[in-house]
Amino acid sequence: MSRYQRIFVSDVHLSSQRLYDSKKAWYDSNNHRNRFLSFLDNQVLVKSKQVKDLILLGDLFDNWVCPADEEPPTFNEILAANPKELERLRKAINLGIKVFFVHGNHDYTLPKSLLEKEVPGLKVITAYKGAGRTHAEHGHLCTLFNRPDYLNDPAYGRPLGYYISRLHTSSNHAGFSFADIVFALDDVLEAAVTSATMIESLIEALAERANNVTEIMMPGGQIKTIDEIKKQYRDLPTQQGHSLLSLRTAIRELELGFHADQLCRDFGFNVVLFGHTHHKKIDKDFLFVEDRIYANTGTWCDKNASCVIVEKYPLKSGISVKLVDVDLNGSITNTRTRRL
Ligand SMILES: [Mn+2]
Repeated sequence: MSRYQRIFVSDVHLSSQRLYDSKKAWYDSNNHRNRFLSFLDNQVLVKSKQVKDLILLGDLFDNWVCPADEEPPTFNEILAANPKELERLRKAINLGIKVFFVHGNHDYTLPKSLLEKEVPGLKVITAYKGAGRTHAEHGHLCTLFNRPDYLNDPAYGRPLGYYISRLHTSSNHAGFSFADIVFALDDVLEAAVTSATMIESLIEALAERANNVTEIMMPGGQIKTIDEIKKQYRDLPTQQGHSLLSLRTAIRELELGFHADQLCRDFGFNVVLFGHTHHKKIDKDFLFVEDRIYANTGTWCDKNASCVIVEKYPLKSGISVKLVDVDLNGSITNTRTRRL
């Protein structure tokens, strides 16, 4: 039987032992780990005869989520803290599954050579193309706050979202909630008068929520003050051609479907997959582009986990896109399918 499945997984957010121990990592080393490993065992490795590709669609690793007063984890520390996850990936390759890795914003600085050494045979790619006219990428490149920003940070390309993550991890708001950040933005946007003061007020509001931190410890132990960050990014909206009004829309990064439509229109794709938002989604939309499917892979570091499975048989034209929910035992509980 030929291999007909491509399995897309994103936003696992593997971290270091130090952050697992302090419970500051988004991926918890108990429930989330058991679920992820069981899923890889039972749905990927055991069924390897039907799996063609396993695509890690960004934010598999995370060196952003870390309290402001701690040095963020290095990728060597992160790789060392997740031997079982890496072992499953090596097994998949040994069973003949092609494993692809796409960078996300939380791991955009992970050196290709480091990962390819750790998982021999794994391929680092910028976007996945295949299964007819399918296109998959992490999705942060479409966003204002999380795409690499070499204009305001020529040396490292850190976007403002990096500092938002650092401050959010220092706040008392337990656990991870994307919506939490968006609500904070909403308040600031209501009060902001110009788009420049908006960025300053946003950083101010987040620093306040993070127990009034005044500085952030950067890799290598260097210190960066909140005032420096405000100055550094204050022109971000105008650089991107945003008025205060359009900024309100752009900030809602919870929905990437519009960008999926645009990719279909501009490049002729008919299936577009993103991760990044942590909000699983699948729809088949006729509004802008006829016969296009957009799906979001969701996340593995939250109460609910999900992935997307694209099925296409060689020499046949039909494609099935399945949004799959996974329970704490790594079993599939629910599947929503759209077909082309
Ligand atoms: Mn992301």
